[in-house]
Formats: sequence, structure tokens, C-alpha cells
Amino acid sequence: MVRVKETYPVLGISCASCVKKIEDVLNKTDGVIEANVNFATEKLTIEYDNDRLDIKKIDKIVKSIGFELIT
Ligand SMILES: [Cu+2]
Repeated sequence: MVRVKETYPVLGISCASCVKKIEDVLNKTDGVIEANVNFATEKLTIEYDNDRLDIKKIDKIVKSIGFELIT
């Protein structure tokens, strides 16, 4: 297990339910330890196991629900 914690700006957040949607999807993703989205700063902080997940996969998941990460 290789724990990585990173923060990325997210495009497309307009309300609190956007934040919840992103957090819910990522927190259910295999390999994610903890995902938090800050509504005020529109940033995602994500801690994950780099053995099972990488930022490209995270980016794809975020895109699939209508948002975009700036990586
Ligand atoms: Cu919203």
C-alpha cells in the first residue's frame, strides 16, 4: 500500500450537492482512503492507495459524473 494525499482544483461545482456527489462516488471507489471536496475553495483533497489507483483513473471517474479535475 502506497498512501498518497493530493489536492486538485475541480471545475463544475455549483452547489453543495455537487460536492456530495463527487465525495460519494470517490469514497465508494476501490483504493480511495478518503475524499473531501471543499465547496468554498472548489478543491478536492484525496488520499488513496497508489498501488490500486492513480490520478488518471480518479480523473476519469470525476469526468464521468460531469466534473473536471485540474491536474
Ligand atoms: Cu450542484
